[in-house]
Amino acid sequence: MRHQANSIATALVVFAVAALHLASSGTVAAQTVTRRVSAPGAVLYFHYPIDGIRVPERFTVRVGLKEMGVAPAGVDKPLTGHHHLLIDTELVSLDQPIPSDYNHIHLGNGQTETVLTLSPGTHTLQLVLGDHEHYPHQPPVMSKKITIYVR
Ligand SMILES: [Cu+2]
Repeated sequence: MRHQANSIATALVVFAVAALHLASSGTVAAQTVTRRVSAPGAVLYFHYPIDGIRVPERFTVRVGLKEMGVAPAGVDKPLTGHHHLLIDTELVSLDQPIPSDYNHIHLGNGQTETVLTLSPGTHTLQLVLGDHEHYPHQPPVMSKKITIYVR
């Protein structure tokens, strides 16, 4: 009986912790994130590839940026950011850090080019500048979304 009471108490604690976690993450989501400002006239674009071209399975993406600078992730310097390459996806939220997965590549060391290997077929690519904490700037600095054909 005593053992059972302990189990119930443990279950209640687990529930309470889960509820607290939900409450705290809810609070974080409700907070207004202070996004870093972008420079007026900032332009982010693909030097290579350009929209509509055919590329081999392995190719180098070269990024162009005007009116702003590049800094590695973690470095909070005004009017800078690091590049993010979105592959076959688009950004779902401007108020969250840019995700990090196969579809969201962070050039976190401040690179302006990277080598990609994609499967044959049609793919889309888009660039987004992110701040030291991977948040898009305000207003966001994004390239056009381009379509390429991998052969
Ligand atoms: Cu990033």
